[in-house]
Amino acid sequence: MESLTAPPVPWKKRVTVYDCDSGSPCWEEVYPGDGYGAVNIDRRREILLPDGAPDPSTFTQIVSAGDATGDGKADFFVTVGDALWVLTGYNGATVDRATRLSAASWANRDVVTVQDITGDGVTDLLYRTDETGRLLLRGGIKAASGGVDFASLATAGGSAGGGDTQYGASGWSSGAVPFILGTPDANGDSVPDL
Ligand SMILES: [Ca+2]
Ligand SMILES: [Ca+2]
Repeated sequence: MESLTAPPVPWKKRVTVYDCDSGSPCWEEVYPGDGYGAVNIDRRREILLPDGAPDPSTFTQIVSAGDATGDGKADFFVTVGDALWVLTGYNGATVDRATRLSAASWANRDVVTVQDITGDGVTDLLYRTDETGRLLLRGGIKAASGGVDFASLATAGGSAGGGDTQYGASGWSSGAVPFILGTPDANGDSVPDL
């Protein structure tokens, strides 16, 4: 089902952190991707994070979720140690809101992709758990306001179907596959690829 491509440039390696001390706003630098996992370093831009957002220097991983909320603005999933956060409402200069979805369990996980995989038009979360070397899929539930209800992606029990489903059974440990990142559908079967 998945098609493999050459390992892309790790997005997290392309985040440069500015001084967040002394109460000054935290800025994060991002480099727009080319859609195939590479980034354009000539077009880097700075993003102003909202109050309450985690310090970018603590980000373990940042992954674009496209527009998960349906408001026309891009959203990002971020892991910070054991925690999972979502940054919503990126408008080209600022992020509207930072929300912590989970405080536990993410230190040994990698977000692989955040997009609709199940085909219902609602954003899902695909992640790798290093403890068992598996890929797990957490189905999103549609919010009443449109887009995904992030609470459904916060815990397995709250997701569509009431639990994470196995997407890759084995062999996906960080030792075997040091870096994986989802891409939009690359082979035209309407299923996102890795
Ligand atoms: Ca959005
Ligand atoms: Ca879905």
